[in-house]
Amino acid sequence: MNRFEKAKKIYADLGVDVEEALEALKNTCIAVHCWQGDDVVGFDSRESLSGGIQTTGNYPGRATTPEELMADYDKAFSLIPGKKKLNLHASYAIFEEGEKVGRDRLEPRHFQKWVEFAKERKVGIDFNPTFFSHPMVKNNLTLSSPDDTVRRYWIDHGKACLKIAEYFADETGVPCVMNIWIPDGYKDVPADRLGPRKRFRESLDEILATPYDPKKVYVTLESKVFGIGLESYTVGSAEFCLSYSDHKKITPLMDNGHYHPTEAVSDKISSLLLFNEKIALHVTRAVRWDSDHVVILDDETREIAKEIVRNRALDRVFIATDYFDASINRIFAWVTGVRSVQKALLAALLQPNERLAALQEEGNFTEVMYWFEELKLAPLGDIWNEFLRREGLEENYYNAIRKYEKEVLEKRK
Ligand code: RNT
Ligand code: ZN
Repeated sequence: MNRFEKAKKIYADLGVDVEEALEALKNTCIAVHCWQGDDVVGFDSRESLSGGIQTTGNYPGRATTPEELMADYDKAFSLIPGKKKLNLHASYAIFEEGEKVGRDRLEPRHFQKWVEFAKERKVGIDFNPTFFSHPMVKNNLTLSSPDDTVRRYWIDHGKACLKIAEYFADETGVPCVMNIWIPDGYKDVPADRLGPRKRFRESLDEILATPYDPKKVYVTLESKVFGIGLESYTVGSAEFCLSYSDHKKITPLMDNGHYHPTEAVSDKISSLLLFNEKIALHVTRAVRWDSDHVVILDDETREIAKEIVRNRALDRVFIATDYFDASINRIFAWVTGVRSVQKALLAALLQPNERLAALQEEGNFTEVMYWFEELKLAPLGDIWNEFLRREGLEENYYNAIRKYEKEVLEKRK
């Protein structure tokens, strides 16, 4: 018996069907965020990153053109097993030489190259309007601005993006998740908390009045607790976004960097699943604040994965990664983060979840803890390596990335 077969036997003795777990993992799609490749700069305004989010580090080799970003995406995709999707921001529109188009006037054709790229790789595309890093963000406000011109600009951006999202779905044949996140907020104690939220609500209503097919485009709304320079008040708070999503029957999105430090998104998933057909996640790693560190196989990532798997919600949760580390090799960051999400999902799939739930129902908390601790040392790695092997991948992805760094990244100006 090789290591995989031995491991499979150990799991079988626990009542876990390894083949079923591998099959489920293979079919679980992860939307891979394009913005890890270029530190969230994009191609349109190339303004420095704003909106209360921050990349730190200046590791060499950042992608600065669509060609470079696509090549890096390809490298990362070639090292990530399983089903994937592109996740683009509107700021990654690709214009013709000399063309200049405002975000309020974006059209599907500005994303035609991305569609070709996705089709060639047989993957779907998710999309995000970009409400930051742009001169039309005034006083850190977009859709909640008291300035009609500013608000109009961003409402038109949202409307334009809905059309582009539908175009992605039509072209790729895969539904597009379009996520709305605005940075709007105040550094200091506001004099009016209601006004901005009322305007945000009205702006969203206007965007969503654009006709679109909800079977093709899933609109999600992402909440946040604070941003850098926006510490005291965030317009799109958790309560606002959950209430709005419920009211309009769109999909709530939770980013696990967007809550108070002792709150856990893993604990929120079951509640949202009870009241929503679909939910969406941005999987990230917050170190002391919403720092967007690369996802690793840590406790909270594992707990999030458990909540998706044991609630049989793999087909109800849109899973996307969202982090940006500029201090290490960016392709390594991409691959490591996505693989970590997949490892967490595999670990969850390899637990005797029904048995553990039954023990809890019986009130046998002693045995529940016994298994939780024992399962931590079960041979997950041998099953993971078999998953990689079946996907045509090696365990060691560091060498391939190092080679690409030497041959491609180090040659970039
Ligand atoms: C910001 C949000 C948002 C962004 C991306 C770039 O705090 O998490 O999702 O990270 O849209
Ligand atoms: Zn996010």
